[in-house]
Amino acid sequence: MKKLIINLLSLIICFQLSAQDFTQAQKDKWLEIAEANTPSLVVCKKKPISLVTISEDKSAFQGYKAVPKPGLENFYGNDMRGQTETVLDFGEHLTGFVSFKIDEKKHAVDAPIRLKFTFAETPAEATLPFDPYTGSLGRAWLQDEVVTITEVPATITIPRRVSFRYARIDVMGKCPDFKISEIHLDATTSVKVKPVPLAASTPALIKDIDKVALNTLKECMQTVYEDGPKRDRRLWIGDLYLEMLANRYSFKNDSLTKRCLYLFAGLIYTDGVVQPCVFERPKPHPQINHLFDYALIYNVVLKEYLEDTGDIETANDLWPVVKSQVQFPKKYIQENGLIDYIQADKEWWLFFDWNRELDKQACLQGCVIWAYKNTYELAKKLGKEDEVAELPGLIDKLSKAAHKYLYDKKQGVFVSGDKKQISYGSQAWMVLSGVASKKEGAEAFKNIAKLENAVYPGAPYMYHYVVDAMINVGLKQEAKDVVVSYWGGMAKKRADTFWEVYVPDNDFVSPYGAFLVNSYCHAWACTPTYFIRKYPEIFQK
Ligand code: RAM
Repeated sequence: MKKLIINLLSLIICFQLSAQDFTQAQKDKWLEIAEANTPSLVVCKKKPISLVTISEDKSAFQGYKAVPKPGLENFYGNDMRGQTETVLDFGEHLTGFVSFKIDEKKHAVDAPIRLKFTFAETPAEATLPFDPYTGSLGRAWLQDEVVTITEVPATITIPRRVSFRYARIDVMGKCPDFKISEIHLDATTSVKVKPVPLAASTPALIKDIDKVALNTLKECMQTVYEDGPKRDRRLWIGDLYLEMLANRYSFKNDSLTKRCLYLFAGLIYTDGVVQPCVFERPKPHPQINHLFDYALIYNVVLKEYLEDTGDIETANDLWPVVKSQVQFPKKYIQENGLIDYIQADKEWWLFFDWNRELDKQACLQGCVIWAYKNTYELAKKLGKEDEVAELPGLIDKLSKAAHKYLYDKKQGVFVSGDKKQISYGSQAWMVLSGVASKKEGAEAFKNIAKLENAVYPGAPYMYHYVVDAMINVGLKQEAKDVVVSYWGGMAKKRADTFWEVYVPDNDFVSPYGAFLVNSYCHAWACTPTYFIRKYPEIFQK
């Protein structure tokens, strides 16, 4: 207890010493700019294209597939009494508001009608029971809605925004005869442009991966870059970073990136740390949950945004936020140049990946160096090097220590933690930080591929950094192989949009103890489109 109090006190003192003061007036101004950059949504009316049966198939993703069946025309006129498990296929992943029209069939309706709708991103979600629910997140993320209709005819819009490809309808219990005469979705996205087509010679699977990636991004681009339109429906810094990279090479909505940067700035915590995620409604507010790596990534997003747009005014305006993020890691830098990751882990959420086996020491060390380097580059572009004059020295100290203590020369890989764990994440972050020379990095990836106990990424988020690092050290074919096997693996399993978590040999993995609550359209999985379009010489041939 005493130790905890001391830790808390030292944390508070450290933040007070280092935190930049942000006045409420300043934050309000930033929120106003965020508000002024809110995109309009494009609304498109979408109708189901087919009825489907969800049938068991061991070879299909999560054991279920959707098989089209005839009869959509009759569906609209059918007596719906007693009908269960009617599944409508909208043909693509969509996000928006569902409306339907109910009419009498033969007789005047003399009693209420109860309908249960289930909106599913995957076939399994459309057939497996949601209860008993064992997940650690709220049960209500699962998209089932019961609607009771007391007056007929009626046109009803389900109030909740939903995200799905399949809509299942179950008529609940005894009721009068009636028919559903229309059902549609007002689909929304803030995407307004069509990206340029890939070279005609691009391999079919790459084209397919690009298409699914673009769909994923399009669905997540609403009035912010959401992480997932089904769940969590909010703006996270890690997701923002990957979405803005992909957006740059596809939909080119720079003002959405600007809006998101300003939202985080306007909602910065009193200790000067940007919060990992924010909600837009009912009014912009952060989720207070200090996340080490995400706070640092904010700086990199601003640097990338400036490079992309040349919007120097925004970069200057938000510079104090960047400067403030430089501060908090310093407290953990030890004499020997290694970050005290154990202490950091006690005081912060260190994320990096959903694979809980991952030892995060090397990732953390690498991420701090990488963010510091990016921050310094940004400072140079703004002529503000003198305001972060300590960064080159810190980068040097951290990099030398990382190389000295985390590089295992004999095995030719980077290790992490007391147990000297060898993971793809560690190799990626040691490369991206520049701790590994190009030669060491390339060898590390080749060597880890031969190891049996290597720790693999647990989600597309970490796979992104692995691919990025491989390209960085010239392993072009290997990078392409990862995109083809990992994202291509999802595409082959008929993903309409890429998933929040995907472990090739286990379709049921979930960070939340219930795979149905996973998000199957998740922003951080959209980056193949970034790689494919940024490096046509690797991917488009
Ligand atoms: C989950 C979401 C989100 C991610 C955070 C760390 O809640 O999947 O995308 O950024 O975790």
